[in-house]
Amino acid sequence: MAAVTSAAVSIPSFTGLKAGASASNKPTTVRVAAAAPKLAVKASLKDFGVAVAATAASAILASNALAIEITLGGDDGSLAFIPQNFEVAAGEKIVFTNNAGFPHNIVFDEDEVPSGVDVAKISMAEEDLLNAKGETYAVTLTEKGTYSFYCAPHQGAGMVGKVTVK
Ligand SMILES: [Cu+2]
Repeated sequence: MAAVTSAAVSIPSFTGLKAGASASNKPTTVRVAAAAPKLAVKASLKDFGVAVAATAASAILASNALAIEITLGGDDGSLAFIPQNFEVAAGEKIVFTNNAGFPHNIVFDEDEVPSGVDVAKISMAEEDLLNAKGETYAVTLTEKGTYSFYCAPHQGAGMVGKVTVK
C-alpha cells in the first residue's frame, strides 16, 4: 500500500518537472525550483560566486588596461605619430603600435620633458627599432608635464609628437 502511494506521488511530480523543464513559464519554473534538491541551490550559489569573481577580475583588468594607443605611421605610410599630440593621466599606459612606414621608434627629447625625468628610462634606444607591423612599445609616465618625443629614423621627416601628462 505504501509502495503504491509513493509511486503515485513520484510519477506526477516527475511529469511536472519534465513540463517545467520544457515549458518556461513562471509557474512551472517555480515548481521546478521548489522540487529541486539542495544541490541545485548550492550549484547556483557557486555559479553566482564565480560570476562575481569574474566581474571583479575584469574590473581590475579594465583599470590595468587604462591605456592610450598611439599608431606609428599612417595607413598610407605617412611618417607620423597618430595622434601627434595627446594627453594621458599620470600612470596611464601609453602603447605605441607599429603600423606602416616602419622602422620606427620612440625617443623622448631630454630637453623637453619635465625636470628630473630620465629620458633614458622612458625611451627606446636610438638604435632600437620596431621593424614589423603590430610591434609595440609601451611606456608609463608618472611625472606631470609635457614631454616631446620623436622617431629617430624619421625625426627629420617630421615624425615627432607631444604628450601632456595630467
Ligand atoms: Cu618613424
